[in-house]
Amino acid sequence: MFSRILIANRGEIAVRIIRACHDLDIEAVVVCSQADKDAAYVQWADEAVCIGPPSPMESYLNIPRIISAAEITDAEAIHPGYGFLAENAHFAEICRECGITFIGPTPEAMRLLGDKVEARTLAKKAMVPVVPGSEGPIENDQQALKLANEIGYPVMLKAAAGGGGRGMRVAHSDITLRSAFAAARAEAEAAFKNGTLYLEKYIERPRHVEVQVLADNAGNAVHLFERDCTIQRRHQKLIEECPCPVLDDQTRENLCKAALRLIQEAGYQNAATCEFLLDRDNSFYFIEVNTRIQVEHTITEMITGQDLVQWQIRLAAGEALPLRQKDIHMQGVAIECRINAEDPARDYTPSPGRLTRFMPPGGLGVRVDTHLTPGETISPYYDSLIAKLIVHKPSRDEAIRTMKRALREFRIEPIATTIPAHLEILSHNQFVTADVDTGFIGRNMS
Ligand code: MV4
Repeated sequence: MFSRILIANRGEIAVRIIRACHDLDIEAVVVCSQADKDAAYVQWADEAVCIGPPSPMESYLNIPRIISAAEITDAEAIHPGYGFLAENAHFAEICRECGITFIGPTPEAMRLLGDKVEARTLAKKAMVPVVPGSEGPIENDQQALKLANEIGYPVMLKAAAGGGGRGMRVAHSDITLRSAFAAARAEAEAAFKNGTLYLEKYIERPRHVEVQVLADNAGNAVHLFERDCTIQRRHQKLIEECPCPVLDDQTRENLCKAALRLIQEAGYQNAATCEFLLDRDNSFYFIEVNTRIQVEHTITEMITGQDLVQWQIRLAAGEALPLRQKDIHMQGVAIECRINAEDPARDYTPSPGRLTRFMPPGGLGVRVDTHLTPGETISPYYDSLIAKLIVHKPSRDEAIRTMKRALREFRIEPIATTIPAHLEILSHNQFVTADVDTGFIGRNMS
């Protein structure tokens, strides 16, 4: 096992990783920017290295500075958290060349799964259902038109290097598809320096369901069930819950086993999330794999009792998975609300500033993951996540009720937060009856 780990991240996920390190008796080193060097959470680390100015390009995304920090502090491994360098295969490769363990999959697996066309091919090979669509990349608009007429409109063009909602276009006819092709290609070229596109049948009003998987270096893998992340706004998740409230046991088993097959076909090691669209007839289609620990991993931890960040570290250190699938069970219902420094009344514009009051809620089954304390300032340089509020209760009704109570208890002043939006969603009849799809926020929260 490692003696020291460097955390190449900030904020709540840096805190989450520090805690996992200390629970394993490992020392935690954090890198921080000049904007974060006086932040309270940095004091929880055993050591901190200020690596540069607030701008992510000069600090949390700067590979030479992060590698130097690891070498100076004798860290044997780097945990990238989420965002920043977490899914950068080049960074994982540099770590390997420098003799530092990247806590995550191999650069090869990251590259394979980062290419959504390759991931689709892999899924088919593993007998995992994918959305009807192109075999490989779509070379030109003529090929797109031909395929669209075979599978039927609407269709969606996606960037092979995309993911998370960037570089996608829906088309409902030959005319719109021709212009969508040119627009999507230009956007993909500009955003990812890779204009490769593929095409899928457009699934209308799906739910977003994802499966958590853990895999060791010896070919053992287990799933830790699914999360329902349907409540999103412009591809930013707002509320996640576990388990998916509309899945029957048989569909759940089929879905989770499909995710496992995919991860094993990829020869994957460490934690992964397989994302699926769930259609209204409960058929599911693989869309992409995330090779990082995700923001919403906490709800899986609550219902399974497994510490996912500890597992990432143990697996990266070469331990074999001692868990057997039959030993992993779900208990109760967990819901997470992402509390962001954004004003839902003003189209979710960021609301950075100094916190004069910060009083998180508590009680049985209430977990708050945050890096903030009263008097601290939320910087405009980084994402606006202030806290993750997680509730774990025996039933969904109780989880919703306690979540509302906890949201009302939370005191955050003077900045605007997403708390009022969460309260509105949790009181909405269609949320309460689990009758939602990925367009819920767009239709109901104006
Ligand atoms: C789709 C889709 C409908 N049909 N693919 C958006 C993020 C990216 N991971 C995939 N996304 C979608 N892919 C097909 N073939 C609808 C979406 C989508 C979506 C997916 C999950 C959660 C929220 C979403 C919001 C809009 C569109």
